Amino acid sequence: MSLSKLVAAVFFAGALVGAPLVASACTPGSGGVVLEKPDVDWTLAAYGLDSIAPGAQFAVEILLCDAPEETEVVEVGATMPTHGHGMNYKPEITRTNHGAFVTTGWLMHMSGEWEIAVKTRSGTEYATFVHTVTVAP
Ligand SMILES: [Cu+2]
Repeated sequence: MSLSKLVAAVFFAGALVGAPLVASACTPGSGGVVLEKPDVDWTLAAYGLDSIAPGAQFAVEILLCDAPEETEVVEVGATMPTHGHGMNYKPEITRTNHGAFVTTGWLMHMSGEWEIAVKTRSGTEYATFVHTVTVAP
């Protein structure tokens, strides 16, 4: 299930019973990658990282979980630490809902190990979540 459909389903269920909007999408095992940082209260769930092909554009849906309302994704990107370079493209960030963001225009031009970084901000507090993916040839 895509995150959009999951959010829609959870929203519908939430509207019926008054449950939190996207709580289940933040749970490990829901199909996304859940990232935590010990120094901030919120976690992050990322969808769309499971089948990245070299040279093909893709989108990553990001949910900020248990985050204060004003928390936002301010910057995303990816680098290949062993090669010392990043992507040749800068993804665009669009907020779609409270704590939900779609980032488009990702493109990894090489196979190998990439480090994905998502920088978030809540007021004056910043937290960068990092996740390593391996892009198969
Ligand atoms: Cu490289």
